[in-house]
Amino acid sequence: TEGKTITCKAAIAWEAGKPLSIEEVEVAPPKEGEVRIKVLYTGICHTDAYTLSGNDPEGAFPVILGHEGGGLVESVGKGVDNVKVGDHVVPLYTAECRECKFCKSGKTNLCGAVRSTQGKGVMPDGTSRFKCKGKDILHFMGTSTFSQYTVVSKFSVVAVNEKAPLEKACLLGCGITTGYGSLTKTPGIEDSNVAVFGIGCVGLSIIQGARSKKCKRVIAVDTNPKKEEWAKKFGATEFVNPKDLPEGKGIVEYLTEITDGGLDFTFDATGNVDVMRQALECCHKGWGVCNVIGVAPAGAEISTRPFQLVTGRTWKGSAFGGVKGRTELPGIVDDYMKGTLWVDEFVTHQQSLENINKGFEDMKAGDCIRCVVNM
Ligand code: NAD
Ligand code: AHE
Ligand code: ZN
Repeated sequence: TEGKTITCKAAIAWEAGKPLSIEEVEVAPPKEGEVRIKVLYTGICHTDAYTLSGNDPEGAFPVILGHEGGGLVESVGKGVDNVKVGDHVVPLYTAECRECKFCKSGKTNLCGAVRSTQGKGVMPDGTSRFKCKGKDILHFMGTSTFSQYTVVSKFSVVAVNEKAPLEKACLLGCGITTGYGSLTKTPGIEDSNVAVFGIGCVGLSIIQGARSKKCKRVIAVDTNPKKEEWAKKFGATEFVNPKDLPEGKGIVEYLTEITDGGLDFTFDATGNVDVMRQALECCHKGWGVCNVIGVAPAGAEISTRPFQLVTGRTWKGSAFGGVKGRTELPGIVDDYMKGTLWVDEFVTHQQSLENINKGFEDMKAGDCIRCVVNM
């Protein structure tokens, strides 16, 4: 069922560092193996702001950003059998083809099928489905949810329970799943002591995962004192503000002391490379594992004394919480529907597409967890 070109509104990033501009765009019909989605809602994630700032080595312009969306399948190209017209869907920036070396390895959620073209801002055939003022506009993260209609690869979309309200469930397209998955998919996490650095959407979702896995101590670390209440509400057993420690006492020393030698698992959800180092170094000697989730600025590098690794600490990282989107996201949506995963609480701000730039401002305010844009 191939359709016609649709003209609709989208927020276009013409160049780095400038506000988005709302324009009429032409969205071509899906080609073979592609799906056109009517986007109803999208969250704004820090990664969108990161790419817009010009700091993303993969950033290219003009582009339609956005990767935390929810919508309906409008039409499908040939050879699409995993979703059908009318399905409620979440676009996946971490695709899942089930056929590539990565997918078949059983060791990772990263998929090789569309990642290289995705990184260049085009569809798998090397072209764009978006046009504005006669110019091709690039795709972003294989999703481009800041458009009322978008086209994605069939590997980059999953149908979810129709009862899930998409104005909330869109957040499962990135922030919530990233945090929740990164904790719940960690082997041996049950009954352990955990520290979470950075209590935003991602950090709070890690904390929720720790609650559901019955971790013993869940220590939330944030330099913003307003985050204490949030962290405790979601299940943190303790909150530490590194700025409040006694003169001369660093966060690593403090956490190591209060946990009798360090944490079993730590998570960086700040994107700050100094914090990533702290999160590694407060891991317990012999077995502690630090999972890096935050996205650091272009050119930033992590460092530590190799002795930290020699003495049995592990530095690792994950994307999209290690979650295989097509296989596992529907189950996470069901956790939401059952009430074991909180999602509604994350929506602290809402904006219309016309005001999407205000949503970027909201995000930078210390009292925002997520702003959802009604498309
Ligand atoms: P957020 O800005 O809402 O939360 C970050 C928190 O870190 C804030 O509460 C801030 O006060 C705190 N913080 C900043 N500096 C700190 C410090 N020195 N010590 C302790 N806390 C500090 O962001 P978010 O939406 O939760 O995202 C967190 C990070 O994860 C971002 O870098 C984002 O780009 C990244 N991210 C990665 C993935 C992935 O798949 N790997 C997915 C989504 C987001
Ligand atoms: N493009 C950047 C890296 C950005 C990045 O790390 N993205 C995360 C998702 S952040 C979601 O908010 C990710 O999924 N990474 C794995 C991947 O395959 O992109 C750069 O440095 O080039
Ligand atoms: Zn994101």
